[in-house]
Amino acid sequence: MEEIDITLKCIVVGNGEVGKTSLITRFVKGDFTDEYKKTIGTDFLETEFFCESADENVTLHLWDTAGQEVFSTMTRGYYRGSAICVLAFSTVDRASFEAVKKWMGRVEEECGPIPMILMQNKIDLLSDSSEVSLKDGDRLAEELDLPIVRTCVKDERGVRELFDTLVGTYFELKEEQEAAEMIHGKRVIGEEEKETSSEDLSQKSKKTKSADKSKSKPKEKSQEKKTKKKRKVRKDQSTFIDISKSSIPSKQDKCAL
Ligand SMILES: Nc1nc2c(ncn2[C@@H]2O[C@H](COP(=O)(O)OP(=O)(O)OP(=O)(O)O)[C@@H](O)[C@H]2O)c(=O)[nH]1
Ligand SMILES: [Mg+2]
Repeated sequence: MEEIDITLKCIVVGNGEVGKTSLITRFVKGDFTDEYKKTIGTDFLETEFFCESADENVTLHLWDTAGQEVFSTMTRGYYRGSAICVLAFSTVDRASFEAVKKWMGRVEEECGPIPMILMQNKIDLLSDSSEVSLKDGDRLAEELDLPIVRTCVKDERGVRELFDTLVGTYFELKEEQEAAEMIHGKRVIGEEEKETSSEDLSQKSKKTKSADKSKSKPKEKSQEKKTKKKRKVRKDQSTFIDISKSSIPSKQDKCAL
């Protein structure tokens, strides 16, 4: 079978000190440090990744952004062309949790409704009195209609799962969208059959309706639920940016807008 190399640009956003750099470094290099060195502007790492849930190999371009507000104007331009997004917050920082919607809005302004995932990091520090509880996380996930993964980047817990879920969602949505486009295409061709009598057409329409019903009924509910849980995938999201040439978003990057 022909191997199709898909590269996905993944943007990681969230307040300062929530663990964005730690996540990417842990995932790509397997390293972790307790030392905090704030990111200035943006950083970038690339890795090959086998997504088990989608059974697909992908190249991930992971864009690490500064969470400190002072860099926000500078980093927003780098969101463009992102196919997927991690919205990170920390279990021990209420403000980072409350800022999630703001980060989500910024990404959507630049990229549209791309697949996103909530990352509740520093779960090793969870206690009865921690600033963000598991329930808080669940409620936010419900409200934003997004999946959530709890991580402890420090101990490498949840890191692979996070990317597997996010990339898996990307492929599921892509498939759904392609299937929908195919159905739509067939309908258009059907409408152009000028020689068909009106009787034939009504028979056809009945058949289509009953076929649609028999096909979709048993799946209808779960399918509806599935779709609700996911966000749209844009057609051009499986494209890339050759960042080896420049760290500034390229024309190719912009064309995904
Ligand atoms: N206890 C604990 N500490 C963590 C975890 N993940 C990251 N940290 C620590 O949190 C601090 C901040 O991590 P960074 O990854 O630099 O945070 P950031 O989100 O990139 O911050 P900015 O670059 O300022 O936006 C560092 O001291 C890390 O060692 C975790 O899962 N548990
Ligand atoms: Mg950082």
